[in-house]
Order: sequence, then C-alpha cells, then structure tokens
Amino acid sequence: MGDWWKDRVAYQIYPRSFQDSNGDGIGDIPGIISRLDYLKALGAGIIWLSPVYRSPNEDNGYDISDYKDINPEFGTMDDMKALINEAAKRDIRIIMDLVINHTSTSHSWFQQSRDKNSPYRNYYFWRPGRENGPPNNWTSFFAEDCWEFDKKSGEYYLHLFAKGQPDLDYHNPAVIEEIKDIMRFWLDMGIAGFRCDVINIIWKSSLEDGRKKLALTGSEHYISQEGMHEILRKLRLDVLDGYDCFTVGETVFVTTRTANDLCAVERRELDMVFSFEHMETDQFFVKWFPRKFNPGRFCKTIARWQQALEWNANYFENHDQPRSISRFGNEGEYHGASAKMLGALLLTLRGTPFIYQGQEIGMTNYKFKKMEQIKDVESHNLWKKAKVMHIPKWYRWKMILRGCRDHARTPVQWDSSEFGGFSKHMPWLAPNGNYTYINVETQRNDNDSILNFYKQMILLRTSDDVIKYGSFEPVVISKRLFVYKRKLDGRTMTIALNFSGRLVKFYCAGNLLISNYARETYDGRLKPYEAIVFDEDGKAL
Ligand code: TEU
Ligand code: CA
Repeated sequence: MGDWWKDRVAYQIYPRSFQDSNGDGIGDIPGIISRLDYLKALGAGIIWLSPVYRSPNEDNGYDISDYKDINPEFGTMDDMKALINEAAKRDIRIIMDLVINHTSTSHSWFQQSRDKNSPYRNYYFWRPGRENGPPNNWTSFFAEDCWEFDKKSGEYYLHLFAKGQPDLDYHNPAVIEEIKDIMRFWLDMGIAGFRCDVINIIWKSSLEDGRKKLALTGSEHYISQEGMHEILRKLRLDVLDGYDCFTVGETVFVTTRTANDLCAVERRELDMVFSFEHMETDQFFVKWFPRKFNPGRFCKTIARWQQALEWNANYFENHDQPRSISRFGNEGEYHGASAKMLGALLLTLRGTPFIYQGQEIGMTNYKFKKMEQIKDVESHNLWKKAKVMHIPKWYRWKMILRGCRDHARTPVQWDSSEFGGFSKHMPWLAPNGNYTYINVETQRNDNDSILNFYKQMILLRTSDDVIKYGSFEPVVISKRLFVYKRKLDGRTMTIALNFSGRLVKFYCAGNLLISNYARETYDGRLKPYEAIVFDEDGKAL
C-alpha cells in the first residue's frame, strides 16, 4: 500500500467557480470532467473537491441537506460517478469534503428534530433559553449569535456557523453511526478520502458560559477536546481502516502539539491537518484586522511547523482565504516572479502540497467596490456586526477587503474570452477583470509563465525523493530571505527564496537546478522574488 498521498500533489476545486458546462453561470461536475486533462498535465495526483452535496447554499455547500445526493446545480449522481471514473483513468484520486460539525437546517434530521418527541431531537443541541435570552453567552464564527430560537420547538438550537448550519451533537451515538454510514457510502463509490471540515470542534464538552472574548466566546468548551480525539479514532477504526484512503482535517486554532496528537501515526486519528498559524501572521487577533505582512514572521511560523510535525498538509490558499499573491507576494510589478516564488515554497516544503484553483496562474484578489458585489454570508454578517459596534465605515470596508472569502471564489480564468472562459453566461460571482491577461490559455503557450513554472516544480517534487521525503532544516530566516535545506540519504537540496523586490546576497556552493528567472548561472545574488533550488551534490536533474 504505502502512503500514496505523500507522493502526490493535491489540487483543490471549489466547484461553483471552477468551470461551467451548461451556461447557467455556475460551475458544475461536467465542467470539472472537461478540465481533467488540464489537471493531469499540471501534475495533480489528488483532487480535493469542495462540497457538491445537496444544499440550500446558505454557505455555498457547507450547509448540507442530503449527504448522499448531488446538488442539481452541479449535476447528477451519474456525473459524480463519471468524474471519479474519469479521474481514475488519469490516475487522479478524489477526496471529498466531510462537513460533519453541522448540517443544513433543511436536512431531514433537523426538520424532524424540531419536534420535541422526535428520535432526531438529540441529533442537535436543543436547549431552553435563560431569562429571555439564549442558553449561554457563546458567539459564532460568522460574527453573530450562535443560538437561534425556533418557535415550533419552543427552544433554541446551537449553530457555531450560519443560522442555517445547526451543530450536530456527538454525545449521541446515533449521530456517529450516521456519519460512518455516509463515509462508507462515498468510499464504496471510489472516493480516496476526506477533507474533514472544522473537525477539531465537533465535540462540545460543556455548554457553560465561556470567558468573554472579542470573538468566539465559548470556544474553550469545544476546541480540540478529548472527546473529538475519541470520535476520530472510532471513525478510523470502524470505517477508514477498511479502505485505501487518507484524511486531512481542517483544524482551527490548532497548535503544533494538538496537530501532533491528531496526526501521529500510532494514534490512528487523521493523516494530516490544515493548520492556520502561518495564515494568521498578517492579522491582529482575527482575520478582519489587517497587519502588515512580515516575511520573517510568516517563514518562522512555517519553519516551526515543518520541524514539529513528521508530515503535514501545506497550503497558502483555499476557498476561505484571500489570494496568496495579494497577501504574501507582489501582485503588481512582480506578479510573475512572486507567484512562482510562492509556488516554489509550497512545492519544496516537507508534506503534501495543496494548490487552490487559480493559484497556479497567479489569480489575484478582487478589487471589490461595494458590499453588493459580495455574496459570502460571513462578510455580510461581519459588515452588520461591525456597524452595530460603531466601527467607522472606512475601517469596516478595510476589514472586508482583508478577510472577504469571495476574493478566492471568483471564477477560474481559463482564457481571455468574455467571462474568462468560465461560462457563456454572467457567472454567479463576477470574474476578476484581469482575466484578459491572467489566464490559463495565455500561460499555457508561454514557457516562462507561472503555470509552466508550477508544472516544472511539480515534476521536480514528484520525481525527486529529497524534495519529497527529505528532512527540513532552516538556514536563514530574515525579513527578506528564507533559506532551508532538504536532506535525504546523504543528498542535500538548498532552497533560497527572496521575499522582497530587492537584490539579496546569499552565497551557495551548490549547483543551480531551477530558478524562477531564466538564468544559467548564479552570481551570489537573488533577484527580486527569486526562488532557486540548488543541488548541493552538483547532480543535474
Ligand atoms: O471553515 C472554517 C473556518 O473556521 C474558517 O476558515 C471560516 O471560513 C471563517 O473564515 C472563519 O473566519 C470551514 C469551511 O472551509 C468554510 O468554507 C465553511 O464556511 C465553514 O467551515 C463552515 O462549514
Ligand atoms: Ca452550470
């Protein structure tokens, strides 16, 4: 068997924004199938498919109303089977999003649970209020109360995310059985694993009031509790161990210590996690308060995680995060160089790399001008909440531009035709105007493009064991420079990255293997946003 998921590069698809096939402005499964050759040529070996299940889309599919059905906007179950099949033909394995902290309020379990005498009542947290208020003082991830009163029930239900996303109660063994059944359903269909949504908050150890905080009051009662570890072990033992699959957990506020508890091979819980610390180095406290990007802080955090974990998932982008080039690179003058430099970093770290759709062509943040252009429920809640808090409008807007998830959700830019080749119709979310020059078609034909650099780096990554399995050793971490070595069986590679628009001196005796600039020799100075992989043994690739 072997850990095939360590050998491959993963690519995340956010179906709504990937490729529309039928001209309704919404990406769909046939659209994904039509782009599998593209993904194969890129070198992707795993696809993480964001939710395609039935959903009323209050949170774009992360509010599931039927776990065993496909959202008709995306296609049919036959389309899904065809996707798994077509991907397999190309040796690409698909993992799906397992969103089990909550369902949608439209899920039949929830609808039935509204009746006090229903066997589904204890699938969720239904509680009476206190003194005309909610059962406790917790607040939600989406900048609102996390208890909603339901007239029919006469009680409140808990929702740590949007109102339409009621939390499941894992104290009820029937809930765990339901989840196992759902997992088997998809694994039997040929799915190769799961990305487990906010998996470290599924166990609420108490519903007591929390310590008052600026955000997420109550979180000490549900973040990374022991009960969560126990559930993961059950899912692993009873379901996952019977399949050739892997799991990656999305773990909020996770520390290296908890991450190790979750991923340590002998504990049999998850295979890797998405951590957040490096993604929080350009914010104060929560993501809505921008802090100037500091490469040293960012790279130190990455290095610490690299050294603390045996293996982990690496990423700089996903459907919840602004575009990495706009945050950590330079989307203007050094668009090409900085996008490639970040790609070189992602693909030469130890762990499984996850590329988010569009990252491989350097897609940038959207220049939103007003709230009406934004669809995301989280941004709209934040906007309202910040207004109630009397935060001035200009700062509120700054918060939105920093944290808005729609930056990453604009349609993939395939070519320079209208709507960027994503659809024949106006997409559900407007495409970024720069599709006329930042697009797949243009870059495919340009040897020097970001896309072709990604291909080259993915090839290096998947063919060279030092980059794949070597140890990680930091050499220099400064405000401009990040240098580290990867070592395996007496061989060494050195990776040097310039995080600035200036020339930076760095001496290396190794042979230049790859640079994101066209150059044959190295003169001891890294060009602006240059990334170089040196082979210390002088062997050519
Ligand atoms: O995200 C969980 C999460 O905590 C955040 O990254 C979240 O998106 C937010 O920005 C916090 O400020 C996962 C999914 O990735 C996200 O798309 C869902 O909305 C969320 O869970 C609920 O299912
Ligand atoms: Ca469509």
